[in-house]
Amino acid sequence: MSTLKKVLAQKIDEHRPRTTRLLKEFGEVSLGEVTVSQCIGGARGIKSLVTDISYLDPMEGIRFRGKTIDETFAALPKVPGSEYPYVEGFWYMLLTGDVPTMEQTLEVVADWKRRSQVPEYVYDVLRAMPRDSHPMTMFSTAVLTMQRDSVFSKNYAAGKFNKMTCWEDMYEDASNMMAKLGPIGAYIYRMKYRGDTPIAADPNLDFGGNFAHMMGVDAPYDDVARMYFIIHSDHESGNVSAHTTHLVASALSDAYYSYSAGLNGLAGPLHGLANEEVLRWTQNFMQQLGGQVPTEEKLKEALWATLNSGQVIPGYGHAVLRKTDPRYTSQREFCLKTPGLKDYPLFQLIKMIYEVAPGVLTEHGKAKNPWPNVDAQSGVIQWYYGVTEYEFYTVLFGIGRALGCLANITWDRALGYGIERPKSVTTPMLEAVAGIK
Ligand code: HAX
Repeated sequence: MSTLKKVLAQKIDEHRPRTTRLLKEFGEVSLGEVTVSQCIGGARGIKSLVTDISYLDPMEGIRFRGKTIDETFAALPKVPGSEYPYVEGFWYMLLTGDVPTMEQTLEVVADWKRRSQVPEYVYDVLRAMPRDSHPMTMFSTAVLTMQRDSVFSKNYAAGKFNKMTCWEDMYEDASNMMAKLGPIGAYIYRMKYRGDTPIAADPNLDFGGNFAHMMGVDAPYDDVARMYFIIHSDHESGNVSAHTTHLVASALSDAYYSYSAGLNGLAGPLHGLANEEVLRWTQNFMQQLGGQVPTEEKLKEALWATLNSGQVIPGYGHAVLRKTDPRYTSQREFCLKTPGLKDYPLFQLIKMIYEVAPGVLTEHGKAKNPWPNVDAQSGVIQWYYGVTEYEFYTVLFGIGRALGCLANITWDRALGYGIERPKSVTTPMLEAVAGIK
């Protein structure tokens, strides 16, 4: 058994009595009330999920296993020659809560390599799809296609389901899938946008390095990939992609069914697709100005025109956050310290939007959070390194998001979280509670 799996098994054994005690002795303790607006408005803020993998503070932003993004980057073992850590070491940390040593990290690197061969039938399915299918449709389909290889589903069908050990099958499925997602994403990219010229994996590279290699993009795109996958990994379990994955898994669906569903949620414009929308909006605007960075006045006008036409300003606002998203800040800092990117006109415009949009949104008075989220900044970096196909950006998000979703559903199984079934009410019931005659 790998060190990661052994440590995870220990952590699960230690954690289980806490969950059992809470449920048995304190199951009736109330966490708060549910209001009519929460009921109609997307269950916003209702405390009804448990995860120890990440926590989102409205003012501070995300912490992964108690660590901010900067602390996470500082703590984890780095890829030689890079300032950024191994994605594989981050996976170890998300699953166990421990910062792995270099040796433990390299064990995961080797383990993922063993698991990374994408079955030929996945490519056959992708190649049979219309070439103009959205890359998220392709990506989600590729994940679903691999369901036939699910260890959990095979064992379940063979009557080998055991509540105490079924997390191990989820862990196997999660690891098998995770190792293949970079290669699948890069394959879709090369097939769809680079004249059908897939690049074979380089067995000497880590997950992030190999992704950059298979995309055919030179350094420092390997660092961009490592940073990108880590910062997009997890944002508590209530966001659409994580919650969908958790919900589907709660029916004992396997990791493939569950994450494919999560990806379909990520593909929505109010969620992961926003990174595509930000760049489209920004570039259309720049094009109207003949490729020039606008004046602040012109930018204000454009932002108001967007709001007045009933559209949202993509990349701004958040359901939980009430300040600038630290995932935005991390990417901004990458741009500011990277020669070339720092003075890149598109980045200049993104910077200017950051100076102007919060004021416009505040004056508009609707959005509870006028500050940028992760998606406001990510497209410009991709564009700069030649990944100019907006549509593909959500696939990158989806590779990163898998880390959080899959770590979460492994723990869901370990702790035996129940099948989800919130209760619905009818409109007359709400009216009655509200005292409407
Ligand atoms: N531009 C214009 N209006 C906005 C807005 C924005 N960026 N953000 C919120 N609003 C509006 C809402 O549409 C809502 O209007 P109505 O009352 O007319 O419905 C009102 O302000 C209150 O919304 P809220 O409570 O502040 O925000 P929600 O929790 O309802 O929604 C969203 C959060 C992220 C979906 C929202 O801010 C939004 O649509 N932002 C733009 C799209 C975006 O950037 N999405 C990516 C979010 C990050 C993420 O999950 N990435 O995957």
